Amino acid sequence: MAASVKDADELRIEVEAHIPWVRGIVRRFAESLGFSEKLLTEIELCVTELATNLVVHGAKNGRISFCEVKENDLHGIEILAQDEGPGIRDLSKALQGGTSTAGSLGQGLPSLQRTADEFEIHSNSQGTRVCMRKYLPPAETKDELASRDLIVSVAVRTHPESTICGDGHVIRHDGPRTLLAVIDGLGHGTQARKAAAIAEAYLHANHRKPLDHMPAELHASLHGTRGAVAGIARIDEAANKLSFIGVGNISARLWLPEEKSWVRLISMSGTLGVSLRAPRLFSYPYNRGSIFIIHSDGLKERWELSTDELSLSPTEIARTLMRDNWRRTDDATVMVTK
Ligand SMILES: [Mn+2]
Repeated sequence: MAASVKDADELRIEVEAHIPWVRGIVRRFAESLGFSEKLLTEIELCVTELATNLVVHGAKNGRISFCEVKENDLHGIEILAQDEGPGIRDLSKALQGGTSTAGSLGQGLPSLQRTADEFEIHSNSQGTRVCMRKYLPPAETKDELASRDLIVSVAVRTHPESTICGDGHVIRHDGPRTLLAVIDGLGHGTQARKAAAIAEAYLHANHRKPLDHMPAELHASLHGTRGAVAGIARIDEAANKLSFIGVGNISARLWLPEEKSWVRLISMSGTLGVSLRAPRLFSYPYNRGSIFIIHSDGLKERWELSTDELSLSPTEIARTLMRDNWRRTDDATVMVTK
């Protein structure tokens, strides 16, 4: 992460009294950037979490700094927490949360990751570095908001012998833009879910990033897991555009209302976390009447929809596709956007 405009000094965080102190300083800075009360509260919670981790676990040379960022038409605050040890022992477990990490270093990381617009963490015995960003909402007019009229519907089936679904999905609205993803953790069951959960968390924490940055970063996040495949799309209703990037066996199709035909969106071969070749970003027109369908390989690829079925609601289309095409030998997810 680069392109800082206005840097602040590093604030040493050593004792409990430093927590409200640093929170107040970061809040005032964020306030000067124009953050609303709701977002200021979220930023305060993040700073509290970061500072508390440094104090409670006696981190060596713990410190917090922050700065203003302006990048890719986005404007916001970057907050950096650093120390020189002892490091987080099981980072992927800490990022998944749950009781196993309660009281240990890295507590609260899942909520930080959810709250951030961008989130990066590196940790080893030499120290931990957490960098997060929070952006001001895009300046949007009422017209732009009113123009968001797509509806997303998801149908999911779990492998018949499993109680936990190894597929995942993400829907994230951001003004006139919507990020959509379907993820398939390799195999099924707990290990597949673990990989899918890491990919979901990454996408939520980085939903505003350019799509072509995502595969390499997902690949790094999923290292050490069983791996996952994913199709990721961003629909920009204001620009009438759909962008897509895919890795591995996820199928995606876009119905072009004027041509009255489907275009199949191309995924590159590979498995995130295991092997990745540089994927390509594709862009398509997205208009009123477009239908975007993305699904995991738990669904047969050669489905068809009749003209009548195309006119159904996204929920009914998802249901129809699942009913007629689920393989029953794998988890299945189908996401329909209209
Ligand atoms: Mn599968």
